[in-house]
Amino acid sequence: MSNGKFYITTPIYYPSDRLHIGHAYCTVATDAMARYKRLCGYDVMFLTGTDEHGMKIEDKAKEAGVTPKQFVDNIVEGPRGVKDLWKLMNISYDRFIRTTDDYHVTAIQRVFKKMHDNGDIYKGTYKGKYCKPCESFWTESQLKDGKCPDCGRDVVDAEEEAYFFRLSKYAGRVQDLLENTDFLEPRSRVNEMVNNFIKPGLEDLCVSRTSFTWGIPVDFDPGHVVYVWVDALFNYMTALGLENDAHHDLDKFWPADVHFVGKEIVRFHSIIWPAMLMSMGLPLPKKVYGHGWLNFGGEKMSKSRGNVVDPYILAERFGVDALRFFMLRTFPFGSDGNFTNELLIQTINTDLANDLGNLVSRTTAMVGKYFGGALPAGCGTWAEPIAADIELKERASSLRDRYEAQMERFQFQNALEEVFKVIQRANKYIDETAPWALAKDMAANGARLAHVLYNLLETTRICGVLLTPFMPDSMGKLFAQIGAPEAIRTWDSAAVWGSLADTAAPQKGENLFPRIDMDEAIKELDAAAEAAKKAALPAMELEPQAAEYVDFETFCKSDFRAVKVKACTHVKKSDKLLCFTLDDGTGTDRQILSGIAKWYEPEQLVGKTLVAIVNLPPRKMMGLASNGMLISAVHKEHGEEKLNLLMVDDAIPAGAKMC
Ligand code: ME8
Repeated sequence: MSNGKFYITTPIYYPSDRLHIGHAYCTVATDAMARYKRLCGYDVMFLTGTDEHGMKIEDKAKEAGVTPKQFVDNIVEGPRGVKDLWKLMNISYDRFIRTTDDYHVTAIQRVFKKMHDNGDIYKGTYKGKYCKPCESFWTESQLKDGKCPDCGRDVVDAEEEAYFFRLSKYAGRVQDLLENTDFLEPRSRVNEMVNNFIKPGLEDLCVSRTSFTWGIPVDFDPGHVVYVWVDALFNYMTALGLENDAHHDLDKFWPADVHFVGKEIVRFHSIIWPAMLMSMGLPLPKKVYGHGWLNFGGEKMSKSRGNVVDPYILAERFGVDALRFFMLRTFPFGSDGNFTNELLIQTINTDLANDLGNLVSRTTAMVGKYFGGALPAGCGTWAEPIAADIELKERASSLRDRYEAQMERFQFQNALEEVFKVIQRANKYIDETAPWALAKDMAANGARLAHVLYNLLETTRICGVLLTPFMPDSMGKLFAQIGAPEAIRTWDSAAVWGSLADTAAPQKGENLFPRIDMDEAIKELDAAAEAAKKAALPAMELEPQAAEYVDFETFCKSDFRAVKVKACTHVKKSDKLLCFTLDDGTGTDRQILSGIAKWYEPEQLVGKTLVAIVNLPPRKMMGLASNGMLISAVHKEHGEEKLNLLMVDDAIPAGAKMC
């Protein structure tokens, strides 16, 4: 039976780079919410997708030497792409929109035309700065020190014909929406929007461009493409069938119950989006929730800052559920949080391994040990419960209400805190009731012991139901271990103490959340991150060849000779330098210092014939004279410098000239 419908969305992601754990944060939160609503009996539509147009993508594709469509196809559908990542993270989206989908393109053209026809989109002139060599328009604020941010050259004042949306016309209605309804949450974001953007005066918005082509063409005015945010925001409705026949769910699911978005795009969702919907005469979404960022080292995780954390590495090492849980348990959804590997491991060890994992493994082990795997009939009730029995039962059966109150406000951290308070209470109950002491006299205390274990299993079941939206796979395993069939993994049963059969037959299984050795894991993660970084670098890199000619006479002045290594030692107090004593054919030993200790041990080199340039002026290094330079071949492999001394056939006599 359905409780009604629930439509929830994530932002649609820019496939300009691989996604990182910061992107996964919003999607995991949306997934937990969607699963929670399904658990409650709602008919859920969970939409996600990719926002594939715009100059940035056009430029990236050019750099990669492919078409923009080929470029985005690879990042969206290709190996370790957006769809792969959502599969890995167990994201249960119902629909995935790509803004390059044909139905979306046509729908956006129709939407644009409608706003044009109703007078809210008009043609004007976009005034800005122009970089001629780059053929790029910039606004004043985009310039870097007054110059083109791309090439650093001077810009000129310029004008481009463009369409504008009458955003200013809707300023009053939008302000009213923000201030007098709960459209935008957390409420702290309302002041920011009103004070920073609406009160200073909302200007009309430029909604078409002519200086690049990778966008949806304005069909009634060739040369113009639709501004990427207009294209992107309407995805929430075209994916349901607005102005297209590919889908037919608009009546059922619109208006959306909530758009989850990161705080930096709240402006687009809480000002521009409602204004355009007002213009179209369409109902507004019920809510926009602006979540905080996952920071790394105090800064927003982002590819351009180079501080991204790879979700694949973390999921492979710790498991997807632990990672999902960590993100929502550790940081309040509305605020920023600082991601560290240490915090992740600490959360897994404390909550999952110690509290939840121990509760399950101790309880199921005791049922096995004391009752051969199945509790005796009738153990679900106890005539004279002690205070601890009553408290545990009361806390567990009322947990669903407390959890629901938090989930309805998107307070995932608090909802999980409620569940973990009950889990901690259950662990304390084990200490208070001391089952191992009861087990010493099974004849006298067996029935009491069975009741204690039943209480623990039932508490675990209720917590398991409520944790399912966060850790779906692990909770499936947990239910199997405590012997809870499908019928009692439901929302209704989470509020009904005693749903578990008193003859439940738990099976102690694999450890759901193994404890993690912090030092070892950190080392492994560092190594994996380093390996991933290297793998992303070109396999082999060569120094670019010299761009300038050197005249032949100058070249001929360089005196290259075969030199034989008589002795080689490390230079004291230097990590880099080796000191060579060389036979250069003159009869007098030549000393050369060379910074190659990273690649060679001195004893490897004695007896070898190398090549040196011998007419460089003498130099002093670490107090020692160096008369010339040994020649080596250098290149990079996966970002690491490689060096090989040039060695020649032993048959070549010391002193032979190279020419
Ligand atoms: O903004 N922590 O796409 P996007 C938390 N295409 N969230 C983060 C984050 C971090 N470190 N880094 C990114 C866009 N995000 C538009 C959306 S919707 C009509 C169009 C979040 O790929 C970011 O806040 O740059 C945003 O909500 C989402 O990832 C997509 O970012």
